[in-house]
Amino acid sequence: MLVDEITIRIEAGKGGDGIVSFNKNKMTLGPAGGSGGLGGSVYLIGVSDLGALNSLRNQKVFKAEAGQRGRHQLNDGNDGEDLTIRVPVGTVAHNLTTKTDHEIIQIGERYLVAKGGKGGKGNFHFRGPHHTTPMKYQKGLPAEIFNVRLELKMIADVGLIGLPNVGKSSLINELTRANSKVANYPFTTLEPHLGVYYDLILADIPGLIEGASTGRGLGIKFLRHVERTRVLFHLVSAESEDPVADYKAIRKELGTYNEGMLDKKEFLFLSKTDLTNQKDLKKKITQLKKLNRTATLLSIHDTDAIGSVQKILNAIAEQKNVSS
Ligand SMILES: Nc1nc2c(ncn2[C@@H]2O[C@H](COP(=O)(O)OP(=O)(O)OP(=O)(O)O)[C@@H](O)[C@H]2O)c(=O)[nH]1
Ligand SMILES: [Mg+2]
Repeated sequence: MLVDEITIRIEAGKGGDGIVSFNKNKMTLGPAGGSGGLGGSVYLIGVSDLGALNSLRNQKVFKAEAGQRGRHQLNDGNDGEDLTIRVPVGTVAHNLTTKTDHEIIQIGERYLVAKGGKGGKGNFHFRGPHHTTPMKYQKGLPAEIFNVRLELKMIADVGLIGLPNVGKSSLINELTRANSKVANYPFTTLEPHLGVYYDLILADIPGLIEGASTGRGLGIKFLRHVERTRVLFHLVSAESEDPVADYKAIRKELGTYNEGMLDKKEFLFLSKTDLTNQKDLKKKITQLKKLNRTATLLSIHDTDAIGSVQKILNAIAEQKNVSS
């Protein structure tokens, strides 16, 4: 199962304490207590592995190392090690303590979440003309500690949407090495699946039904995985009695979820065309034309049809490369 949301506690390391100590060398008596080391900080780093949040699942607290105590002879304590947590690109870190959000967009992007505490000063720092034997030192400073909700909003390029059983998973499997479960019943897909088609990431999401926005079927929360794709592939099955109604039902749910979904570039596919006869197919194409939409015919058993989908994807990939 793909973990796409997790709340963890992030604790940077506290600073090391300064110490009180005096030089043991008789010629150079005086304070020589070192300062504490800096506490380690906690960073997030963006990685391409979309399952990266899975490995955080069994741990609740993520701690960086504390700074070490100051030492004798003016030696400062060692700094604590930083901790770097791997998160998939497209993860938003919601800091529940400070109520601020940050999104990790680039692979390799390093983001400071919680800063380590400064080391306390040793007694060497409290010396003065009248303080030749200062007994004062400073404790290490506390570190930042936050509760953080990590939420993965995948940045796929193309989202596959439609009613259940229209062939979304079959298509992603045909085009990519995704291994999305396919079966002849509704709601086969329970979790979003990604597939990589050259430079593009395709997202297969569970089927939507009328009323999904009010919780029917599997609901619409999965739409967040295609919320930021630039393109939608909308599949309507040629097996359907009323493809226009199917189309409208999905559009309605999209709009209810987020108006912006309706402005995305959408390609319409009439899928499973091999399951109907020519006459019926023509009728359905004409019906869809009334929506001012031209449907691309699709059957996973027709190499030419798959070729047309690939052409569309190639054009999308070219566009992407031009604009990025
Ligand atoms: N004949 C034919 N069958 C297809 C085609 N595409 C998909 N199917 C079949 O239709 C059924 C449903 O396919 P899926 O790919 O699981 O459909 P889905 O849209 O992902 O369904 P959900 O995950 O439930 O939303 C399976 O039995 C597929 O083998 C097609 O082009 N032609
Ligand atoms: Mg499916």
